[in-house]
Amino acid sequence: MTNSINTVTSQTLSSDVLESYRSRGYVRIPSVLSVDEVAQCLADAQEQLERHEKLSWDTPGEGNVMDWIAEPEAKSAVMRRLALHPGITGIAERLAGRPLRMFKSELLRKRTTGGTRTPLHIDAPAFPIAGSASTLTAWVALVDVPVERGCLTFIPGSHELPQREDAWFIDPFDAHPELRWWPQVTVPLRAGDCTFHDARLVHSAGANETETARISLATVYMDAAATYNPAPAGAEPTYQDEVPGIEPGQPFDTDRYPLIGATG
Ligand SMILES: O=C(O)CCC(=O)C(=O)O
Repeated sequence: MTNSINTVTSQTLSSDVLESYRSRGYVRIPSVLSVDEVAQCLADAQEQLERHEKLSWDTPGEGNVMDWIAEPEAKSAVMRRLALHPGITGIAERLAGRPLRMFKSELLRKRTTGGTRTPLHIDAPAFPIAGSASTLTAWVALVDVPVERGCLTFIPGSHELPQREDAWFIDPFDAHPELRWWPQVTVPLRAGDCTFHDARLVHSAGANETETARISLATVYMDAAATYNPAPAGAEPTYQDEVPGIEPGQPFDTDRYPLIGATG
């Protein structure tokens, strides 16, 4: 089965979409995966979630935000193809306007019960990355994700606010109180749709209030020339600070961080 003829590709991405991504910090692209690709990726994702150790993000007193599998692309060929999917990575490079490489991929699951919302946050301060003018996440839905299944919500334009060093550890509303009054956009996705968001954009997601697990793959891409920048000694590290095999200040130039799209 094929996608509809209106499917957006890196070649057909319009200047309006590019402009919208740059000014709002996110964009929704429908049907980046065909129906067959969704079925194959979902089956593989469910198997991984069944078989492999999961990490868990919990909010004390509220419940489980999500479970996830780190490096799913190293665990199956299907997930590697999805993390490096030419349609998705081609669009990522157009949006970024520069060559990119993959930083990481995570297979996410929001449970059907006992779950809670994903708190407002920005991603960039959690990434040990320097020299990346454009770091962005492709969040690909592998099941339908309507509002009540916990789709993502973005605060358009918030990626242009000044970034604080401690931003990973504080509520974005405390960092920028005026943000409380900015519009938030909630973006439901059909299975096979994708959003791209800038790593500096404030975002959150709802709880899953349905009987179906919310399953998605979130892959982060960074400038091809970005360098490893761990938390300085004495600073509180984020959970993503460990980058084996690369010295601080060096590019992420190993097979673990492949070049993508046109450059890969
Ligand atoms: O999936 C979610 O609920 C949050 C994902 C997220 O924050 C991200 O991919 O940056």
